[in-house]
Amino acid sequence: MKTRLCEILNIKYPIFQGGMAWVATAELAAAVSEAGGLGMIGAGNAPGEVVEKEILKAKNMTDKPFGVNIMLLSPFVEEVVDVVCKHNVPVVTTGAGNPGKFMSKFKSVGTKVIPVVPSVALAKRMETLGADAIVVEGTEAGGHVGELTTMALVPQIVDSVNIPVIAAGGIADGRGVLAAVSLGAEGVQIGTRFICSDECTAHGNYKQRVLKAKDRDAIVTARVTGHPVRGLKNKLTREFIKLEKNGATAGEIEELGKGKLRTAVIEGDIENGSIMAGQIAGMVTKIQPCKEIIEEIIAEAEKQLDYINGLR
Ligand code: TUI
Repeated sequence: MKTRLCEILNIKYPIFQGGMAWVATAELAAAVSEAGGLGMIGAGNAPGEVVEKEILKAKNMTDKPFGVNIMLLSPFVEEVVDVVCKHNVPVVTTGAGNPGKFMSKFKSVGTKVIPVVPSVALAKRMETLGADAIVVEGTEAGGHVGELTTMALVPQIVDSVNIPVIAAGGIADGRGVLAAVSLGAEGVQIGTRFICSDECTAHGNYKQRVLKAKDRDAIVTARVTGHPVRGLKNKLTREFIKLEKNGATAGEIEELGKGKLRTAVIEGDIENGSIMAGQIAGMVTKIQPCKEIIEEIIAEAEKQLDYINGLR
C-alpha cells in the first residue's frame, strides 16, 4: 500500500501513530517507525527539555523518520516548537488549535507540518497556510475531540483540499484502513490500538482497561469547557457527569481534569485517572509488538480488498 504520503515522508506504510500525551513516548514512536509507519512523540503539556530528551532517545532507537505531536494548548508550546526545530524533527502534527503562527518557523528548517483538524473550514485554512498534509480526526477518537464523525468529515475535507488527507478516529484494523481509503484518505492515524503494544510504556493497568473496554465504554465528558474529552468510563467520568448535572462552571470541571491523564498512564490509577481512548477500544483485544500490529493491519486491508473485488 503506497500513497503520496509514503513519498513525501519517506515511510513504507501510510500509517501514523497518534501523538498521545504521556502514552506516546520515544519507545513507542521508534517502534512504529522501525516497523515502517510514522511514529509520533506526544508532547502534551511537557516542557521543552522533556520533549528534547524524548527526541534524542527516539533518534538513538531508529534512523527512520518520526514526528512530534504538539498540543497547542500547552503552556510550553513555544519551547516545544524550538526544540523540534533545533533537532530537525522530520514531521510535526498539531492538535487542539491553529498552528498558523509557527508555520514559517517549521518550514525554514524543513519540518513537514501536518495539523489535526476537526472541520472543513480549518482544513482549508491550513492548506492555504502551507500545511503539507492534514490529519482529519473524527469524534470517534480518544482525547480532545470535535463534533463530526470520521465517516462524514473525511470525504467533505477530501473534496475541499488538494493536500493528502490522513483519516483518524475509529480506525484500528485493516477494514478501517480500507474504509478510510474509500473515503479518499491517503493514510490513517491510529492511537488506541497502539496503546496496547508491547513497546508502549503506559502502565499495565491502562492497557488492561483498554483491552476490557466494550463498545459503549468510551464516553465524552467536559463538553461545557469547550474542550470535550473522550475516555473510558470510570470513577472520574462519573464525577464529571455529576458535576455537569449539578451545573458546575467550566472552571470547576477543568479543575477536576487537571493532571488526571498522568494519574492513569503513569501511576496506573485507572479509577481516579483519565483513561483517554477512542470508540474502537472495544475491538482491541490483545497486546502485540508494533511490527505485528502494522503488518496485521496491512494484511487485513489486502484481504478486505480481495473480498470487495469478489463482490463485483
Ligand atoms: O488534540 C487532540 N487530542 C488531544 S489533545 C489532548 S490534551 C488535552 N487535555 C484536555 C483538554 C484539552 C486537551 C488530548 N487529546 N486531537 C486533535 C484535535 N485537534 N482534535 C480536535 C482538534 C482541534 C480543535 C480545534 C484542532 C483545531 C481546533 O481549532 C480551533 C481554532 O483555534 O480554530
